[in-house]
Amino acid sequence: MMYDGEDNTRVTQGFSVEATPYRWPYDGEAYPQHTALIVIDMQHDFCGIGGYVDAMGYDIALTRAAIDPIARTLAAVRAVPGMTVIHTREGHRPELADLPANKRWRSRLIGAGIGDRGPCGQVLVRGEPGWEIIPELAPIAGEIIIDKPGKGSFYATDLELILHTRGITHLILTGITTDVCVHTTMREANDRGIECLLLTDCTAATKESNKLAAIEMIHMQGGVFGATCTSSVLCEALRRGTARSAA
Ligand code: C5J
Repeated sequence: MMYDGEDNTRVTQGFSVEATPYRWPYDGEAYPQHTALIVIDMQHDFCGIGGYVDAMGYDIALTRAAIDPIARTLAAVRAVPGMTVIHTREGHRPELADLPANKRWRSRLIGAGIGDRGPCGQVLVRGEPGWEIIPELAPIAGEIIIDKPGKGSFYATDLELILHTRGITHLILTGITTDVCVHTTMREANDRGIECLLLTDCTAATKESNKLAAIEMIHMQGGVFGATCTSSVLCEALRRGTARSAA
């Protein structure tokens, strides 16, 4: 059991999980009020028909595979008092003033020009239908939304300030794609001393071998960016922690 330093109120029990390559977290227990679940870029453009990933010719069944496990994880986390939920959206300003020329050029090379008009509006542009978070994983009141122009969730956003202000030291990562925005965010967080856990069934890539390689990279060097486990392991640990707190 832990008591909040400010007003001595009783807060939820800590939890830990059997993960790879070490039992997470490194410091024994994660406390819900110091832990956030981050759901990265579950937008129509990355997993919907006619969106950016679809237009590039990748199989959206791969990226959609993460939806149900994330929905179950969100439900478990929302039942834990004090835990923060953060959603991110990759996207650019409508006039494209924040879109690097090389990013646009490369996306046009593969037939899905960022900022160009497609079946879901301007590709990866804020406010367009393709940019919206899919309804299955829509944020609810009180959850934080971070709009990011890049792959990492820390670059040109106020995520670091929000984590600092809330005293969040532990981050549980989900979302798409494993090898791009999720990995970049995990690396950025890890460099800031945040203890990271990636849920392997709650993430997906546009190529299965890239997902597996990205997970393997995390496991190197004693957990060079943190650790990984499945969502069922985490959800069970959260349920046990919440039940112990209620007892
Ligand atoms: C990509 C992302 N893959 N959300 N974005 O361009 O991973």
